[in-house]
Amino acid sequence: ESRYSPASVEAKWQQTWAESGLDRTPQKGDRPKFYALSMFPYPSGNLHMGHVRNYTITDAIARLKRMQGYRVLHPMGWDAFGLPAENAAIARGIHPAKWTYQNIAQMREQLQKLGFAIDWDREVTTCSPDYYKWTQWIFLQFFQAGLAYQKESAVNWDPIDQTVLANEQVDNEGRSWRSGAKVERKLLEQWFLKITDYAEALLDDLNKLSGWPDRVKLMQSNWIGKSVGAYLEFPIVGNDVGSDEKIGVFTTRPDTVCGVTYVVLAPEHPLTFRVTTAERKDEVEAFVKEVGDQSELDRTAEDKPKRGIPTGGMAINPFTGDEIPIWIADYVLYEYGTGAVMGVPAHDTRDFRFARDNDLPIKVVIAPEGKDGSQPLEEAYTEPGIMVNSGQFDGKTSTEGKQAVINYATAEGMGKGRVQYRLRDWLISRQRYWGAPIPVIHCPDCGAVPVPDADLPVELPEDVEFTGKGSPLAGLENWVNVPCPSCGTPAKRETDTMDTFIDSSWYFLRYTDANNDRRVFEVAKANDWMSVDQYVGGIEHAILHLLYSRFFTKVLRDRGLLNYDEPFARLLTQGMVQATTYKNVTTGQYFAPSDIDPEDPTDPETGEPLSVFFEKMSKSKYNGVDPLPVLEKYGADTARMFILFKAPPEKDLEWDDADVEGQFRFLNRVWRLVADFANADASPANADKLTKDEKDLRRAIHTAIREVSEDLQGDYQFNTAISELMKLSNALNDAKCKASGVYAEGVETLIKLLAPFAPHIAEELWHGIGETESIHLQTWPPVDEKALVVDEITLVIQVMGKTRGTIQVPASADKTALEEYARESEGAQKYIAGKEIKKAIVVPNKLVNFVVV
Ligand code: ANZ
Ligand code: ZN
Repeated sequence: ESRYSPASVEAKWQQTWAESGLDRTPQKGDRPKFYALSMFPYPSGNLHMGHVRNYTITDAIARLKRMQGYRVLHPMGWDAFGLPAENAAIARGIHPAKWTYQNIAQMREQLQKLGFAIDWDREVTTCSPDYYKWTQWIFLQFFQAGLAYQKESAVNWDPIDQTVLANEQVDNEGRSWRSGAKVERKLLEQWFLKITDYAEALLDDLNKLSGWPDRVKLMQSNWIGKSVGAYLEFPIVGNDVGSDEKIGVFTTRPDTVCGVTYVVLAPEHPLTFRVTTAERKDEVEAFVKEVGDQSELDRTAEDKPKRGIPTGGMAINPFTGDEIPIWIADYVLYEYGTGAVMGVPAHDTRDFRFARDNDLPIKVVIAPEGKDGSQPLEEAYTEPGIMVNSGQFDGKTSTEGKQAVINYATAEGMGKGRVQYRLRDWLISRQRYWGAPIPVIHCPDCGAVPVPDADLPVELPEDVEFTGKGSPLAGLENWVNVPCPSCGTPAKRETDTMDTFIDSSWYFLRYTDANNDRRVFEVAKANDWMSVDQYVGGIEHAILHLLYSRFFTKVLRDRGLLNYDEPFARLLTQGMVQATTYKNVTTGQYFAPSDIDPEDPTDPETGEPLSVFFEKMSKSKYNGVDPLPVLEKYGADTARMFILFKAPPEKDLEWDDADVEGQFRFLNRVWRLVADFANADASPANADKLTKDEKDLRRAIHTAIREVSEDLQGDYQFNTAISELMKLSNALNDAKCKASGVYAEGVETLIKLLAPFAPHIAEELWHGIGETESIHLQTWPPVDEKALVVDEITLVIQVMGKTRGTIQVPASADKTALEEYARESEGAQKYIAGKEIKKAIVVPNKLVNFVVV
């Protein structure tokens, strides 16, 4: 074969590898393990460039580690439950299972074309009963541990279709995607997982994750949102409320308590109507209803005015004895803290604005060092300072004061120190079909009874109508009505299915023992492979997926199923794949590149100039590049090389056809180089006595090994590694010792170093030079330090700035010695004969220049 033809090379090796089981995960043995994992895809039907990048990165790592002597687990699967399948069912009458499995088949084929070293024997599909059986089993583990419970909670309710909507199905105006009805909030009994029990551990253990990007750890820590402060109680005055009734608040600033001039309840707070006076009742009712229709985002948005009204009720500030009004306001969230806050306008920006808008008193109780707090405030003073106007606490710093107020409140029984997390329990109920049914039966006598293990999985009934109205499962009388597993009384199945984030919170554990039909996984196998040594995926999963997976891992550890409490030792969040977009910035409209002259981009309708950007590939911006045509034109190896070469993995990558072409040309050069070598016959080099050319080439070879190995150590700088390969290929091209054994060593090394990136061509070339075992089973070449040593250098001889020859000198020669060597050289002698040397300019390692008269 003389020409590089990726199509035939790739198809051939993909088939050979599959037949020989090359990528099957090795059994436990003495080699160290390496678990390389990509975030598994949702089977939408087509691979996009983001997938290709993600899996190429993981694959290069997996292949490298295999050559470096690890036994590697590199699996793949499908995050296959979820709304799109159900929408397809509603829109096109195709069953979600059928739609999903078709998509999986298509995408698996596409993945196989990319030549990933995936162990397909361990493929998992979350919508398959042999997977969700164990999802249900794990749910019951949570249930038994008291970590799954039911609570009434608000859902998006479509009053026309009589169905619950996911947030994605509600548009910006709060209308149903399907019926267009104004979505209401409705209270339903729903299942929650008690992730808040693990808030502290999830936060603390971020410290263990030294292999994670700081940015992701910060996002997780903000999401968990730990606040240290106090719980304080404000007694309510009179009304029809019992005299011992109090409003509890959470505050991070107990040192400001003497500056509390009002308290505010969330409108939904159970005390709202009990503190409201008769005169205020109508207005309060109207306000509560209005706020109920707003989203949380609207309620807390920084730029929105905070709206509130007085209830007419009064409370007492127990630290000052003052009577203060009780208000309700939209910015107080019922779900956070106690759902009530103490208003300190002098020291909180939001309270300051609220007090000014509503004529509430502002009382300064914290003064900057050296001030007494008597100056009127232009804005809230939010820094720490010295307590003033605070009775017995006057003179204390904020830090001391916080503790003193907590101590006092504790002693007087009106509060205590408290740590508050923003993290809330995880609402997992979905009133949908295409998810794992929650394995619970509701019995009128026994309550919520777990489905016995022997009856798992609770399978999804297949014969279901998808109308988009009502929950498909709830309407199935035959399926819903069952005897109670505990007492036999007629009972009803839970009809909610689980949030699909549950499926993906443990799939990495299933891969360690994917075909086990007796257990969720064998503990020993999970312990052998966990934790994941390198996880690769998108930043969009920086919070929920990773947090939930960490939570599941910790719970399973506590249930004795694992020795590990963190699932992912190292995390790489790959950057986006971007491409050129053409946008009219005045109208906001995007145009397809095919309609635009890149030399002179103008709006075809208005003639206005268009702006050119690089943006994430998307259909709506007409800048998507479909991977398949690229594979067809250039082959998987070129696509992989381009992706790895174009940008470091964590940075955004700009698609560029010319650079794709460039990688194709590089592979062609390597192809020819090896072909020429295979046709020539090399004589073995004399290892003891290498020529200068041979020494130089060996240095280039081992420099490449060292550089590539270092670039791939930990940070995976594939781009610079590939540059080193190009240098090596150039050095081989230019080598003058092509008949030498050193050249053979160079060719072999180049193929080995190329193998993780461009696995097919590497395999073909490897066999082309007469090898019979797979390149991917070869050992990563070690660096020969001796080869790196430079023992001679080439010294340039100049006379009056003109080069008169070169000589080889020992690399260790100092300046005086260099001058000496130079003077005696043939080239110099010829031109300085009979002249006087005025000066010798010595540039170490490079040249000597003689100035003569
Ligand atoms: C009085 C105070 C004075 C506050 C002051 C702050 C500064 P983080 O850090 O987010 O935990 N707060 C408490 N519960 C709330 C709720 N349900 N809805 C809205 N706001 C709430 O914030 C804690 C602070 O947020 C608490 O401390 C409380 O205001 C407010 F100079 O109490 B602070
Ligand atoms: Zn029962």
